[in-house]
Parts: sequence; C-alpha cells; structure tokens
Amino acid sequence: MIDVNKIRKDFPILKRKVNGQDLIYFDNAATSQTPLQVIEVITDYYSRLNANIHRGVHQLSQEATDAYEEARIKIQKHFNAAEAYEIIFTAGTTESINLLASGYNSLLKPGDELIISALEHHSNIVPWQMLCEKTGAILKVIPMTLNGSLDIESYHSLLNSKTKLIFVNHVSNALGTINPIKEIINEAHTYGAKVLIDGAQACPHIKTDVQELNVDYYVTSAHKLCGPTGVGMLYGKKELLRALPPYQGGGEMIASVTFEKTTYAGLPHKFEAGTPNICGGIAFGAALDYMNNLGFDVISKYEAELLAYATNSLKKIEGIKIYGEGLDKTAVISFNIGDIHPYDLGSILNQMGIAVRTGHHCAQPIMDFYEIPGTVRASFSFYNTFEEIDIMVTALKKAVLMLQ
Ligand code: 7TS
Repeated sequence: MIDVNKIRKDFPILKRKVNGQDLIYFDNAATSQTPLQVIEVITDYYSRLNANIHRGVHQLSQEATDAYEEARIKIQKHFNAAEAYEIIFTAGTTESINLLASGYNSLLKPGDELIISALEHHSNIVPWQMLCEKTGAILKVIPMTLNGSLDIESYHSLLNSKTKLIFVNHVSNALGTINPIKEIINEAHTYGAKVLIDGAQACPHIKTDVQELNVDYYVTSAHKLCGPTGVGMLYGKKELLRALPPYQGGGEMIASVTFEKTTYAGLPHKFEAGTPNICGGIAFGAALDYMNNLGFDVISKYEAELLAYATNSLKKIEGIKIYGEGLDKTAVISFNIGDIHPYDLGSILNQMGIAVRTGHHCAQPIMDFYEIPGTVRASFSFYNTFEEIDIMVTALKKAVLMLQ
C-alpha cells in the first residue's frame, strides 16, 4: 500500500503554489518530479565528488568514476541486462535513438525495410526517416485502431525477409497504450529482424526485464522516472553493440589515436565520447533506487486506481471524449471536451494551478488519425491523489462554463 502523504513529503516541489493555488502536477508523462533522495545525491556529487571520470589517478576522479560505474550496475540490474557494458549512458531517449539510427547508416542497403508504429513519438520517427533518406531503406508503418491500440494483424503482414529493424514504443506517450512488445519481438525474430523498444513512457510504471523480453535494444530517459534531465540509456545486446559503429568521435571512446588510424575502445566506452553527464548518471541510479524501494508492483497498482477513478470522474463531464479508453494502458488520459481547443482548457487549468500538457504531444500522426489538433493530457504518478483528480474535474467543469 502506498502512503501517499508520506511520499509527497519526498517531493519539495509539490508544496509550491502556482497562480496562488496549490500545484497539482499532472504532466508526469512529460517529466516526473524529483524526490529529495535524488536531489541529495546531486548536491552531494557537486559538494564532495565532482571530478572528471575514467582519466585521473587522483582520489576524486576515482571516487566519481566508481559512483558512475556503480550507477551503470544499478541500471543493469534494474533492467536485468546480462552485462553492465550493455548499458550505454546517453543524454536520453532521443539521443539513444539517434545513436542507433546513426549506427544503422552503414548496416542498411537500399530496399531494406524498417517497421515503425503509428503510435510513435517524433523522436522515434524522425531519426529513421533521416536514415531512410540516406540509405534508401523503406519505412513501413503498423497502423493503429480507433481505440488507440496497434493493428497487430497488419504488423504480421508487413514482416518479410527484407525487414531489418522494428521500432515501437513500449507505452504510447499520447494515449498510454501498453503495446504487446513481447509478441512484436518474437515475431520479428522469426524473420531475423532486430527490435528497438522505446521505453521512455514505460519506465516509470513497468519494471522491464530485457533478457526475458529478448529485446535487442531498449532505450529510456532518467527524467521520466524521478531522475534528472539530460541523461538516459541505451541497452543493446553485446553482439549487436559490438557490430554497431560508434556514434560520436572524441575523447574516452578510443583505444589508440594516431593521425593515420584510430582504434576504438570496447563497450560501453565506444559509444561514450567526451565528458558525460556524470552527476546525471549517478542520480539516474539513485532514482532507480528510490522507485525500487517503493516497488513497481505497488506503484502500478496505485496508479491503476488513480486512472480508473479519473476516467470515471471525467466521463461525467458532458461532451468529453477520451482517446484510448478501455485500453491496457498506463495512468494517462488524453481527452477533448466538445469543440473546445485543448490549449484553452490547459490555460484555464494552469490559472487554477493544475499542470497538464496540451497539443499533439510530439505524436502528430496520432492526432491526424483522430483528425484533431491535439488533446489535453493528464498523466498521473504515484505521488498524485484522488483529491487532486477531484479538483481537476471541478476545474474542468468551470472551464467549460467559461469557454462555451
Ligand atoms: N519516446 C517517448 C515515448 C516519449 O514519451 C518521449 C518524451 C521521448 C521518446 C523523448 O524523450 P526525451 O527524454 O529524449 O525527450 N515524451 C514527452 C511527452 O510525452 N511530453 O513531453 C515529452
């Protein structure tokens, strides 16, 4: 059982006021808030440890290196990767995907096929389009259905011996759909294709076991699960990462450099050029500790209760349309009310201290599918309460009266 009042004390930001009202933070799918336990690790890093890593014999550099590598091991254990060096630190999901797309540049030939889903965030669309332009590979799309899930029958018919890579999100950011990734991965493997799962939206809600899934690549951002911005990870199976060319050239990713020839370092350093976000990496590990101490089973059970409660309460508002209702989904509700523009609803909620996201949520193809400019998206976390949902519903009713 979650003691939400106790948990909320861990999050200083939840005490602040916005426009004279208590902040109600329902934009967790954009970024999650940071608990004191993680803030303290960040403060401690800059107060006691700050040094560059992997390069100094001095004490501070060694301690910072140890803390950074311990964080890598925490991430490895959390996702159950076979080896710590299969975890590559990146700046976040977007950079992880760009790293992969850049590597595949030399692995693809014209006519090779890539499969994407209709539910993707732009960061899992645009890098692949850029890659197709460079390589002559062809991008195919798994369509979505009206209820916001993937049309898996169509996926089966898109696969063939030319399919090289499939990239699908674990959870849709715009609708919260939990995609059947196990089935997608198993089916892809029968054709020898590899699968990248974008776990940005899954990681705050679901504890993923990459070996159990047998996924080839899995990416996420720390800031979605109570960690800082600007840091994330790429998991890849070691044999695939070894075969992938480096992303950026620079310091720390080499074995030797002469003007005639450079040889690259082994994993994970081959993909980690330059001074990384050292403090961010360490805080990523602390965020996983925090979430695991609460327990993902407990978190997802409580969030499911919040979702059910919010869905029921919102449905009582006349003219509301919830996109992706009844799905197997995380605690995300995307909706519109009548023909009110989502931006107007979001602005009025903001005046009442309530943070939601409005717009296309970097998933324009989903909005095009529903023929809407965007939605209001309320996304919940384990530190949200039923009372906050009541306040949002009342605020929405007031907003409708003002706008209609
Ligand atoms: N993939 C998915 C599924 C996402 O939801 C996001 C961010 C990204 C990739 C990109 O992550 P980043 O950390 O590299 O920026 N999603 C959102 C969102 O839904 N609202 O703001 C950011």
